[in-house]
Amino acid sequence: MDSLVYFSTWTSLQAAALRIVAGSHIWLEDKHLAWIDGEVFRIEGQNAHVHATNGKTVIVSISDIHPKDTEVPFNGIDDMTRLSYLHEPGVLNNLAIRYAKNIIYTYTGNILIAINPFQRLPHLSEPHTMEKYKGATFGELDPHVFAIADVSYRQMMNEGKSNSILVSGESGAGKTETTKMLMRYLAFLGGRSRTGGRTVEQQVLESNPVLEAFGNAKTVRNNNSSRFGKFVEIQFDNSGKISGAAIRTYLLERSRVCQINSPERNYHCFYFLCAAPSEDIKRYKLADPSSFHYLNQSTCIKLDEISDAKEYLATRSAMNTVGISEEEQEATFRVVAAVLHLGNISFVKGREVDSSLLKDEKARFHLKAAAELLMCDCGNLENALIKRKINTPEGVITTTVDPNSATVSRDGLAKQIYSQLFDWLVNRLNASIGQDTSSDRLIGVLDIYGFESFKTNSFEQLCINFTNEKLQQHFNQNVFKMEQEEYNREQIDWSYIEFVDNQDVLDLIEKKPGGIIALLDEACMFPKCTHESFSQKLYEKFRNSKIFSKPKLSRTAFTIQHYAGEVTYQSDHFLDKNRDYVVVEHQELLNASKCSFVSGLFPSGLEENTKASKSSIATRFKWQLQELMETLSSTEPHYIRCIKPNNTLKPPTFENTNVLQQLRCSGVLEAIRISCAGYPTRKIFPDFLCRFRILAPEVLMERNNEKVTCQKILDKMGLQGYQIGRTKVFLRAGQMAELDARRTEVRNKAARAIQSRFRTHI
Ligand code: AOV
Ligand code: MG
Repeated sequence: MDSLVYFSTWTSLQAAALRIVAGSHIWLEDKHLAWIDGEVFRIEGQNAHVHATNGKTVIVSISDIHPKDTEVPFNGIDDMTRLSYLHEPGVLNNLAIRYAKNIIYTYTGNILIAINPFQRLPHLSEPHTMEKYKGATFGELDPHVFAIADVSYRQMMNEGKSNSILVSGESGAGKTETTKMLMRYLAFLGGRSRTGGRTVEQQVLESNPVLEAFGNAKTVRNNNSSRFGKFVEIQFDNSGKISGAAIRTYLLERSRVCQINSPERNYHCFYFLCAAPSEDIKRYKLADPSSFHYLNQSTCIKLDEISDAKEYLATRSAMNTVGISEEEQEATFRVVAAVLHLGNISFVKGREVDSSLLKDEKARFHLKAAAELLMCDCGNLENALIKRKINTPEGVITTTVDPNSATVSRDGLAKQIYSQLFDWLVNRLNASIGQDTSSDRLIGVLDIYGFESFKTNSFEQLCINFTNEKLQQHFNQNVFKMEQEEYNREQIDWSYIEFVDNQDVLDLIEKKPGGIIALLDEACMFPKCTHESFSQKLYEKFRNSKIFSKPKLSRTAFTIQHYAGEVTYQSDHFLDKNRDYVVVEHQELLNASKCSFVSGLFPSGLEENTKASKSSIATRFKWQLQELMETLSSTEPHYIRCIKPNNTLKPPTFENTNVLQQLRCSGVLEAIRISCAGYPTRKIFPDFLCRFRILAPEVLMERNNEKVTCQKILDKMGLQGYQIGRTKVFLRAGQMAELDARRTEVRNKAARAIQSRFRTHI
């Protein structure tokens, strides 16, 4: 996953034609910082002797260095496509200069790059900032998420076309905060003046804290990590006012309900509830969070910056605003409490083989508490956990299970209850906010997990990276289209641009039949199939694939060559994680609950439904993605790429290598590569003249228009292959360096002339 190698394939184009002279300012590779700058003081054949800014003198091959722009303004350049040298060190340096000055937003054409400031920057989100961006021409003001939202809104209103804003980035990069700013700005534009009661836009905004309470958790990467993907479609009426909203969520991480590692936490709502006012605590039979197994597996219980007690009240208040009734809130938290009690029901071996009993009185207490809260029969709950019904040709027989299986069954039940509760909340939010089905003016905001590559990658990472492959394809096609549009606008030829398609990776994963998901579903249908036999099947099937491989020493792992790099997946839990069936005993138990809320979470027929459609988690996810892509392709897309500048989660540090990796995964480098394939340098005529008139002062005397003057300077320099558009000069790779080298020579010559004149005077 070496980003430098990746870049060299296309920057070699530039290097081949590069002219470097003594006095040239350049970038050279550095093991620690990725790139450092320096000045060439001698050229010897193909090598340059450089004084680097780290104090060292180095000799490097000219083909390994990049020219440095010495005229970057104090605050950097707000659109990367206007960099004189569009290459990796140039991009990185520009972002670093800006970040050091708390300028966190930068464009790359129409894409907004947002670097997490890890501190509140009030000037960026104050109401008067929103006022400023309202209706402003894109590009006139500093880059900002509000500018992206404003363009989307205006396009929607003026052209009647739906828009979407796709926010991506790795965990902790700032997607959710960015999404909230977008939603706040859209609510500002499309809000109604308040006439008492709740407004739709308030409900839309307040849906965020509700979803975060139940779907976010502290992880090692982010103290408020969203453990689900989210697409919010905001609907507007003809006058541009918000008239409804639809929230779709993707793949809530279920395993977190039962299993967490230090120093992470479970979902926020569990801790909020344990810090509720005492009457609630009593009603839900709660105690300190550290007394619950689902919470005390981690040493982290409390977060410094969050008051769980306050958040409990804030969540309740947000639930009020979105229109979740008092009774529904009561039931919701009752179910959350029941999940905690479930986790404390532990088992020991029973007298008979493969049987189990409740471990002790404490376990019995929690069993009773869970049953009471779920309003189901205590004995039936116990049986649902320690017994199993099996269909045989002779009829249904009941067997007992060992403590291990009883624990698995308990955790399965807890996960199922929690995910049903989360789905219920999302449906409830949608029903409460209301849908404007007649609206054809929509703005969709996507806040979804970025590309993931950890030490150990499992089923979740495959789904997440599959999502990113899909979005990448959509992104590339659009960047390509935007590039073509720019060339059309400037009326220049563009026939030769190519881009790398990732259809082969998508086929590998989703093709039916024969793709990884299809093979996984097949494996899940055969009880005898193991992760080993599943992996063997993959190895056989994709033996000749260029993008799939088997790691040498493993019998169960497989590697996929994704657009953002290689990822090795461990298939150990793939089968379990993909199976999504409700255990009949659990379904019957909860369907019979005296609480209509609980029985509603487990409607009868749930089990048959899932069986009938044979839907697995991966297949359902694939369908959801397909639907998302269909929605997105009917909209005008805008992209925001969030970047995490360091892993300390604190403001000042900007880690070059880390940022580069993210720029690559987010497709920003690919977008730049597409630009570079044609004309990596674009300069508007006045800027070009300002920089290069020194090369042909006589041409300026002719008083032609700017376009002709630019043309004459380029002709005088003997350059070929460049194009002159309506407002810009488009230079081929290496041509900017050539012009700069000539400029350095002219200046050196002038300096020498002045020096010799000075000497003759003394
Ligand atoms: P994520 O959504 O991209 O991660 P968040 O939006 O939750 O990341 O951001 C992580 C943290 O960074 C926030 O809790 C803030 O402390 C800080 N932060 C992010 N953006 C800003 C901003 N614009 N201004 C100030 N602070 C910010 V994840 O959901 O884990 O993939 O799942
Ligand atoms: Mg998030």
